[in-house]
Amino acid sequence: MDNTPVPPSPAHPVDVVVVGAGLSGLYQLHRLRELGLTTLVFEAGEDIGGTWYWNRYPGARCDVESMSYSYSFSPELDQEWEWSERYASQPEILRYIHHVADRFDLRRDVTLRTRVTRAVYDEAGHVWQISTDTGRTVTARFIVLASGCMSMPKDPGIPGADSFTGAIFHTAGWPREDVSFAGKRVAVIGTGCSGVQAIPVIAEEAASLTVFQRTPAYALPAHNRPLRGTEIAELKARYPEFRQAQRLSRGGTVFDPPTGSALEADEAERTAAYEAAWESGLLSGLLRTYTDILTDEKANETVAEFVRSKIRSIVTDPATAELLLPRTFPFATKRPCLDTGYYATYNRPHVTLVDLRTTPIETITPRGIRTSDWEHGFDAIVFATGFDALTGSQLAIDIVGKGGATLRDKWADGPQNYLGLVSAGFPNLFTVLGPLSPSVLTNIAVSLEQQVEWITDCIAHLRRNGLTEIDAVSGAEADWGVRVAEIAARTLYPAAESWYRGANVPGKAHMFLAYAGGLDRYREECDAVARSGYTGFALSTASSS
Ligand code: N01
Repeated sequence: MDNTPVPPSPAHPVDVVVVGAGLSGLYQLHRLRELGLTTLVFEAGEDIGGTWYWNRYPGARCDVESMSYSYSFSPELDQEWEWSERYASQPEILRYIHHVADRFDLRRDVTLRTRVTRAVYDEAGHVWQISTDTGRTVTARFIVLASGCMSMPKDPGIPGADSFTGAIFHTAGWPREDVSFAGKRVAVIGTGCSGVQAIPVIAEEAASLTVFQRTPAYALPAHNRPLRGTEIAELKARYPEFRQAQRLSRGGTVFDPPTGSALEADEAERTAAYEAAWESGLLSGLLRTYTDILTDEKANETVAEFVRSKIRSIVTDPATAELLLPRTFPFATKRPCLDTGYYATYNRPHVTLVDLRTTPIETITPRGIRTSDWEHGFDAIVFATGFDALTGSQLAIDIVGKGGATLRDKWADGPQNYLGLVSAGFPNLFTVLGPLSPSVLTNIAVSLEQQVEWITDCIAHLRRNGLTEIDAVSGAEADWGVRVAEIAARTLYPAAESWYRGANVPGKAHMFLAYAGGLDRYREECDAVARSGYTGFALSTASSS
């Protein structure tokens, strides 16, 4: 199938350019089509799928239950798609995305293998001039950056990688062809969610596996399993109500909120609650037990110690168990990991843990990895070292707004925008799942729909009223930044040196990058702004229109 759309030219502009053909970009395309707008989606990858295209490392799997982590916009789609497992694997999610693209005929407006490199705003015409790495240029009234919140792999910054004579992989850019570790000596660097998911699966195949850990994670068991026909049927029967409850929920998943403090419960009661949460296999199970886990250090420590006790009970070698205990940040102030067999993997005789806090990596050598005390020989090295989260994919594009200002300069001390959607001085440019929105703190399948729908309604409003430009007002933007920071300050999130705060990327400004007030409150705020005629935004019409 030739999926290359007729090339638009400056003489034949499109209404909207969407950057990225992952879950957000594809839904944005679908919605804009319903408005009758010409929309072009540019996708850097060789195929659609976004996160689920790139992150095809062994063990990659969603940490939100599959029947919740899916689009809700089509009741027919909800009924016809059948998930096979409680937590869908990367291949199954990619199949789902392909199914959606085919079912809604989305591919014909997606241009693959094309990275948007530059976008310059034309202040007189209220349009963007967009350039790509294939030499295409397009003029569009609007841009939607659906380029992903975790899509720019972080440079691990370890010297010598070029000299390594074995194979090197990054979990976030895994090859499409099969990779075999059979008979190989494999290193994994990094123990965040990607490493935690990959390590047990790589250990199944590799001759030996050495894990290089700098900071231990809190990893919770997924208790993944095939979905039963009866539970699928039961949820499908009430999918409309379930979807509505998701939309109105705090984090995009449905549960009864806790009512009591962890510190008011006695130890037996608390332990029973934590045991039940551990057995629930839910990423947020422990957070749902009491109201103050994320706001009170002492309450948080009761959960942290519970997880540590689990690690001690699973890992048979006490010295290894001790190294795996997370102690340097409160529970859930970095995203916890959902795993299958992570801690038990360290009981296998061919798996070794290297503690980088006592023996840091000095360099990668032609034969392997040299730490301060030893040169370890490997056939393959896997970087599971994370992302330049939330801002990386946007700042990778050279975005030039009003007065020749660049987004990179404006965001040098941290991102600034209004409602997490539009940055003042960069009109008609919307972001989905970007900084200062609920994004990574929620089930993104629900968050992205909320933002895409808001953006679509906003564009429809502008067109209905003959308006050609929407920009954030600086004062409203500044207030939003203060509010996002204040909400984060009421939580324990700032206590961790996490990617939520930009702390994992050298030179990146440290500030809490997400709106922690809940998707429900965020939705209300966004809806109120729209209802009021877009308070906090300046709307105008180009004189040439
Ligand atoms: O990345 P991370 P990730 N030398 O940044 C270490 C989502 N996700 O790809 O903490 C040695 O969390 C680093 O150590 P430290 C999810 O939101 C979801 O694992 O900086 N080590 C850390 O251990 C998640 O939170 C799923 O001290 C180095 C690790 O690498 C987010 O993506 C699955 C290093 C990076 O962990 C990111 O997860 C996977 C160096 N130079 C991911 N540089 C789902 O289940 C970094 N590290 C949906």
